[in-house]
This record gives sequence, C-alpha cells and structure tokens, in this order.
Amino acid sequence: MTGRSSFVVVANRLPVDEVPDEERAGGRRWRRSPGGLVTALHPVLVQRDGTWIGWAGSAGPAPAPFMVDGIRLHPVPLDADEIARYYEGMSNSTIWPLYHDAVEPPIFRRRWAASYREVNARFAEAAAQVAAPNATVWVQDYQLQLVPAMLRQQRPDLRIGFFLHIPFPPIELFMQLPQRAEIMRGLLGADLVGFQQRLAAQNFVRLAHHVLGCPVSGSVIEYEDRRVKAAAFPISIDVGEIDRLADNPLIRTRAEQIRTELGEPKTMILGVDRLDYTKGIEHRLKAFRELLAEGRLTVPETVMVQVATPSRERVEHYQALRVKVEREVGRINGDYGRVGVPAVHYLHQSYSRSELAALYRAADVMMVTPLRDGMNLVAKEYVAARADAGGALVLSEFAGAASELRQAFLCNPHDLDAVKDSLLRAVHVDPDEARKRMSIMQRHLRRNDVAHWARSFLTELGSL
Ligand code: GDG
Repeated sequence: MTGRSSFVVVANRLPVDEVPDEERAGGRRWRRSPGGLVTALHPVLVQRDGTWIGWAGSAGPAPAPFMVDGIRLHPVPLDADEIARYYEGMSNSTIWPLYHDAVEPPIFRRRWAASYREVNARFAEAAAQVAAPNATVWVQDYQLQLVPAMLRQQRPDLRIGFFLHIPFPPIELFMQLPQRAEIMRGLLGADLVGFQQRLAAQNFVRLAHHVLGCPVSGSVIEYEDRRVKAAAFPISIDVGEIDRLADNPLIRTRAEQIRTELGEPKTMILGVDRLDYTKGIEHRLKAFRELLAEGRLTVPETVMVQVATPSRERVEHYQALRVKVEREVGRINGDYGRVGVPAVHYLHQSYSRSELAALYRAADVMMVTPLRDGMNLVAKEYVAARADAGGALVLSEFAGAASELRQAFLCNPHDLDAVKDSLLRAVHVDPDEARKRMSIMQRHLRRNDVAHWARSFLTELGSL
C-alpha cells in the first residue's frame, strides 16, 4: 500500500477489532468496529483515499499498514509502559477526571505527562508522513491534544482540525493542570477546534486569553500570526442504523422475550453505561432504592436493568467504583428482591448492538443520569430506537445531549429528590404526552445525525 492521503483521521484507537477468522482455523482477521464515528467518516475516507492512524489495541510492535472496508489503516505502536502511563495514567487518571468536573480527584504525575508527550509526538510523526501536500488532518479527542501543534511544526501546509469528545472544563479547574500551557499550545496548532457544547468552546477561548495572553474576539483566537476558530459541533449517531435495527421483527420479538424473562413487569427501567464514575450509576441506584423504601415504586411491578459495560479495569478509580456499585445493587436486592425476582438486574458485561437495541425497545423508562458527559450517545440511541414512539427518557442536565433533547425528563443528578421526581414523572407519564415528546426528539435526531456532524465540521474546516 503506497501513496499519501488527502484526508487523514488521527485517533487513539483504530476503528477495528481483531477477531477469530472463521475461514481459517486458528487464524485472526480485522473487523470494522461498530460505532458512529467510523460510520460517519467511512464515505469521506473512501472518497478521498483517506487513512486512519491509531493504535491497534495490543501492546508491542505495530502491524504493517492494512486495509479494511476500503479504509487504509496505519497502526501506531504502544508498549506496555506507554499503555500504563500515556493511556491509563495521563489520559484516564489525569485528563478524564479533570475535564469531568473533577468528580474524582485527578492525579498528576510527571512521568505520565512525559509519556503522553512522547506518544503524541509519535502520532504526529505518523500523520506528517501519511498526509499528502495540503491534506486535511482531523485529530480526535483528549488523548491527542498535543498532536495539532506537533504536526503543524513539521507540516505547515496542512489544514488541521481537532474535535474533543469530552467536556472542556472552566478556567478554575483547567488551571490545576501542570501542563496547562502546553496543552493549550497543542490544541492551538489546529485551525478549527471543535467541542460538544458552546460552553466548552467558550471555556477554551477564555483560557487561550488567560493562559497564553492571546487576543480573542468571539469564537476566534489569534495565535502566532494565525487565527484559530473554536466552535460547537454536537456529535450524534447513525440514526438510520439504530432505527432499522430496533424495528427489525427479530429484535422486536427479542424485546418481548426480555420482558417475559423479567416476569412481565409493568415498568422496566433501563440504564446502559460504561462502568464509569462520570455516569452517575450509584446516584441512580440510590434514587431507585429510596423510591422502593418509600413504597412509591414496588417490585415485581417495577424492575431495573442496569448494563454496566466493563471499562478501564486497570485504573484504580474504576476498581473502586465497581465495588461501590455492586454493594448498592446487593443492598437493593437484599432489601427488596425475592427468590427469582430481583429488583435490579445488574449486568457487568458487554452486549451486541442487537441485544442493546432489544433492551432499548423493551424499556419503559431509560435513565441516563451522568454527573457530567460530553454528549452521551446512549440517550440518542434510545430515542432513535423507539420508532414505536413508546418509552420515556430521564436525562441529566449535565449531559451534552440535554441541550438538544429538551423533551426528556431532565434532572440534576446531584439532587436525589429531583432524580426521583423525574423518574416518577417518566413512569407515570400519560402515553399521548410520552409519544409527543418522543416524536419531537426523533425529528431533531433525524435532521442531526452523525453524518451531519461530520459534514458540518469538515465544511467549516474547509472554509477557514
Ligand atoms: C465518549 C464521551 C460522547 C455501551 N455498552 C455497550 C455498547 N455501548 C455503546 C453505546 C454507545 C457507546 O458505547 C457509549 O457512548 P457514550 O456517548 O454514551 O459514552 P462514552 O463511551 O463515555 O463516550 C461521550 C462520546 O464519547 C462520543 O463523542 O458522547 O460524552 O464520554 O454507542 O451504545 N456497545 C456495545 N455493547 C455494549 O455492551 N456493542
């Protein structure tokens, strides 16, 4: 595979998973991973001979570049120390908690920051090699915030975009970061810096002025004789894919079967999250427990299903969270379950897209109550999965999705009484009103799907 690309995506992970090859005993092959980002970018990548640069997912030397579904993939190696320091350390124990309102205390370590710098330089180097003259390079997310500046230094001819999938914190919090000036300079290497929400873009503009003294006007920052634009591009989902999946007769049958397996409850409440302390799983369980204790909800008429997909299991914050969540589930089931009738069905497992779609379709109330979330795609998936216009969404005001899904039952997840109140309103909502709310949100999503997100960002980047 030779030739350079006029469009390059740089992300921590390649959009593929290594799976057993059914056609060759003992063999392995690459399969495109599910997910909106790759679906949205696939047409652009194919049209423009694009390349995706990222880590292939296992420690050690990187495989040679290869192709999957018409996309060129360019693996970048990470060794075990780098996974511990750059990825689990700086990315997931420093930046992730700091950018999510420090709901867990961020940990600052100089060795992690050094590794983050080295790995970012490696990604930038790979992009510099792969990009054709005057190409567009789109860098993704918090693991790679130094890449834009590092890349610009080697390749000033490129048009560089950056998109942050998680929140961007206010000045008071960001100022804690020992590498604050370095990260700001890193991001300002881009021509366009995209965020999930307008407030995040505003935080960034203010920080450019506060930390580096850049002149700013509206959404434009002047930096080293260039103009950098900061704006909001709320990410979305492949609405058509979820809609087709959830409306498939097999999935509808599976949804009915799930309700039978749960004992035909009157109300099925669902949560689907990575097991992450930003997702507010404990708060949600506590709200459910209090409603059971007060007799305002009862088992077996009401059951809760909580899927908590295993995530970042080697990071300490996550191990502690798992213990707390599982203790709360045990307490609820101990107090309110009966033989064969648990109050909470807790599933610390990863499911297929089809099973998730069936769960969405089966649930009367979906609870999405993060303490802070860049967007939260689960909320959008639930809405898109309800072609029947059934169901009700309880949504945290602190999810990016709350700016768009205004017809959800919104709540402040830190206010337990407010969570309980929203949950009860969703449980008892009049079906006509529920259908209206769902239809309005669906219309919004159909116009604002992930393809629209990618197009808006790339059009803006192209026009600068
Ligand atoms: C980050 C930001 C932002 C979950 N469990 C399973 C599974 N999932 C899928 C969901 C959804 C995705 O994972 C999770 O996306 P979220 O947006 O809800 O949350 P994060 O992973 O924290 O994502 C977030 C997002 O980036 C995009 O910019 O919205 O704010 O934190 O698609 O369906 N998928 C499968 N099995 C599971 O068990 N197959």
